Amino acid sequence: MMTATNLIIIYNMKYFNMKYDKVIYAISIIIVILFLSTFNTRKDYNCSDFKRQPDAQNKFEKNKEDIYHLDKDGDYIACEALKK
Ligand SMILES: [Ca+2]
Repeated sequence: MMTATNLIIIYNMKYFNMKYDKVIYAISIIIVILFLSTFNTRKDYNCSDFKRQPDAQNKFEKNKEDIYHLDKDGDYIACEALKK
């Protein structure tokens, strides 16, 4: 016959297992996200990623096709709004 203590222990074990399942689930998701993120490591740069215009210009000049859209007006000067 189950005593109240046994019921409390069983309830707590169930609760612990449920919590533990969620932790395992969360950790699994984090591992999958970290794994998938290694396949897409190219950062997308915006003007706000640079403190000074020459830094943005250097990044722009490494790739004249302007894949980061640092020179939206097409005058070959990247992120004019940033301080020199
Ligand atoms: Ca420009």
